[in-house]
Amino acid sequence: MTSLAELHDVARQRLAPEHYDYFAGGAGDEVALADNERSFRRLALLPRILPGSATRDLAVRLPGAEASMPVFVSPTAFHRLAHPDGELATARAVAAAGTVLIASMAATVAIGDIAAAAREVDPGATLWFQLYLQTDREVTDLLVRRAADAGCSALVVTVDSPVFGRHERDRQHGFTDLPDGLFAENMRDLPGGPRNIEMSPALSWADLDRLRESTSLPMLLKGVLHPEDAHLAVEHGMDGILVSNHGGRQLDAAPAPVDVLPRIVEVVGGRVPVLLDGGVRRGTDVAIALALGATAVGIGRPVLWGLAAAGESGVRQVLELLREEFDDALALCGGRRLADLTRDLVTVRGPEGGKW
Ligand code: HOC
Repeated sequence: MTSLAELHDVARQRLAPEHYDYFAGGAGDEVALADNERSFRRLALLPRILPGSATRDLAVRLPGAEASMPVFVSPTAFHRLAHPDGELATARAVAAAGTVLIASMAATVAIGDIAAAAREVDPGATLWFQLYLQTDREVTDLLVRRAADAGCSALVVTVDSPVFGRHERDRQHGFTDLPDGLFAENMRDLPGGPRNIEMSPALSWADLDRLRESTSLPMLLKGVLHPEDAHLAVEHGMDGILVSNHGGRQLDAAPAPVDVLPRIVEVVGGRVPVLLDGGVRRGTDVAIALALGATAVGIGRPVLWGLAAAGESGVRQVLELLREEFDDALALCGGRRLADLTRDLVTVRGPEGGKW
């Protein structure tokens, strides 16, 4: 495979249409979904020359993690729809790549088993746990304990889903439930029996404060797009911000994360790392996001395409392709270190070559 797009094509052929569309689709008219990728294409990198070094350092420090490159795996649900090994394969591949997996609360393998699979490959593998805050505090606390017991080194609290996005592709397929034998395992054996992930507009900053006080785990807030919310997140004790529109699956009128990134970076002012996901498909996208101030970027769907195409090996290919492409992009920009990717390198495409 020579690109993530090729793996996507293979995955599209392999997956059942309703499962492909569940993963590929977005909300409403899929404007946000399309814009996530398109926004990167509107930007250009203005390379520097003659860097004077033949080697480059891609490693990055993140909350509770050292990653071998500034690319991590964002949470996506139900990996066993893509491949029978599901999140176990994903975890092994991400551990082999030396980067961070944010395990989805809606995983089809329990967090303890995901962690064990990652640690078979690398005892020091880093996992973060995605948490949808639940109005039932006991459930939230139990999930946090399980994440901590599994050795997760941070929580990624997803707050962009007060209601579930309107996925019209799923409605057209009548795809409302997992097939027999598959479960959202983290939600299956809760006291009182299996339950769905609750999405509730009743949740507020006060619930986040309570969660913050309940654990010493580093905590990142995922789904931040408004600069004022980024500021509030820092004020409420978050250790990082993940700028994300949930892969275009929630508010269809939401902006592309890369378009709001510069303002959020400005407001956060270096107090905590700012991460981004949404639309990253090339190493040059990684370079653009870092130049605009992101500390690292997440990928979601490409991992599912790799998984569907070739299981663990497919996910490894996705991560290694992105690593190589990003390393090339850094070299072609005249950079040696991540810090060499600075905002002056990013322009808007076109004859004006406008700076951000
Ligand atoms: C039924 C609960 O993030 C998505 C996922 C949602 C996971 C919760 C599913 O489809 O965007």
